Amino acid sequence: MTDRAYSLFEEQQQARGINLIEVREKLKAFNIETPSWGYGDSGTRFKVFQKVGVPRTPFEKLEDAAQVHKYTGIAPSVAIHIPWDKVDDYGKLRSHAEGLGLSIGAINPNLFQDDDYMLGSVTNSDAAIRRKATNHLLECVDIAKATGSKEFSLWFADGTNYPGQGNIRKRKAWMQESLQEMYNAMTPQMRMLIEYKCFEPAFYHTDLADWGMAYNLAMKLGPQAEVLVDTGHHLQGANIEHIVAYLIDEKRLGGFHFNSRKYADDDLIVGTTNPYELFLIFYQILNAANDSDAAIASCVNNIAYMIDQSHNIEQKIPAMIRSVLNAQTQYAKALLIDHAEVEAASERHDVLGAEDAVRKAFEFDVAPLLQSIREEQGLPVDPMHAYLTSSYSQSIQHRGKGGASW
Ligand code: PSV
Ligand code: MN
Repeated sequence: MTDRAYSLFEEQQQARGINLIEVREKLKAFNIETPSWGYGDSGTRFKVFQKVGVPRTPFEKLEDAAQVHKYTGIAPSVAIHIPWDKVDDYGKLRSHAEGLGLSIGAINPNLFQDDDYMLGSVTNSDAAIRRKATNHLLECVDIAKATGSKEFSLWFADGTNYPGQGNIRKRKAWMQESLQEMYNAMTPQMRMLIEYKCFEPAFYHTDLADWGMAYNLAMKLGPQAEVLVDTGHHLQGANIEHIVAYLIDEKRLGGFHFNSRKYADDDLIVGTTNPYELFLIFYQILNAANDSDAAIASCVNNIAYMIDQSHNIEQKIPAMIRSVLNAQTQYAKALLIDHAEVEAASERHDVLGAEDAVRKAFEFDVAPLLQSIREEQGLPVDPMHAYLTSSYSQSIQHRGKGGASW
């Protein structure tokens, strides 16, 4: 069945001049990191619903993440959040991950849950609190050395709720001072990915509110500092793909936190409300991938694709599988864009022709392509079905309720 569907797909794409060998290679190289916190209980400020079978330790979170990788084949690394994933022996956590066929990915410091940080962490006007926050960042560099991680995803809840509450310019300087200290402690292989967010939990001003502020800070810190785009962190209507193209062109796009949103930082399953936006983000990335400037192509090759979502009502492992698959689907569709066709239409000022050349790639059914690649790689053609019909969810029931939560 899949053979026939794939042959038709192949004919269709060959007629358009799409190089399917290249498309298949790129798809096989596509990986996406899942977040340890996506496997634990999470919720809203109204309620955290506790689920049976939720991992109780960072080790169990890795075991659940290994299921996502087992069935999809494209989620081989797991981001951790400290102290949510604090353990006595990070070497042991690393070996546990490796034994499961995984690696530990980005380290996410947590500077938003300690009482001391209520009025700011690295931007607090109290020097002792700033010291404590910076020490935590340095601790994360040591953890990265022990886990073999190369990236840090830095997000700060720092901000104020009222005018006059804090001195915005002093806070800006304190933020830079702290991050510079962390930057100086990194090894040459490490990268600092700076995340911005327009609001929440602060509602008047946020110290790193948009990509421009994150970019400016990265430029001041040095070449190992880049910007992380979390798709849920913009004001309504923001053109994220434009931000992506701009940052790639400046060689400072470090990575993504993918998730879906309808209103704010909703942290929903990737690609559920915004598949076309995701496709257009990949369009910009692939458009830059063949740039004659090697530094731009290298920026594209080093993008850290990560998921950052919270599962409030969903079953966590299937929700993560769905996210991983949705990202892969949109990437596959974007690989079918004929960039020369878009360019030619754009150059002859054919507005509708250019739009059509982009959109039509989105309209192809890539299921036969993905199924054929999974078959070739010995993966289940339908990863979700394979997981749901496995006995894994039964096997973790004994964990009971009240597992890890944020
Ligand atoms: C903040 O909203 C954020 O996007 C940061 O990446 C945090 O580390 C993560 O969510 C926590 O869920
Ligand atoms: Mn994030």
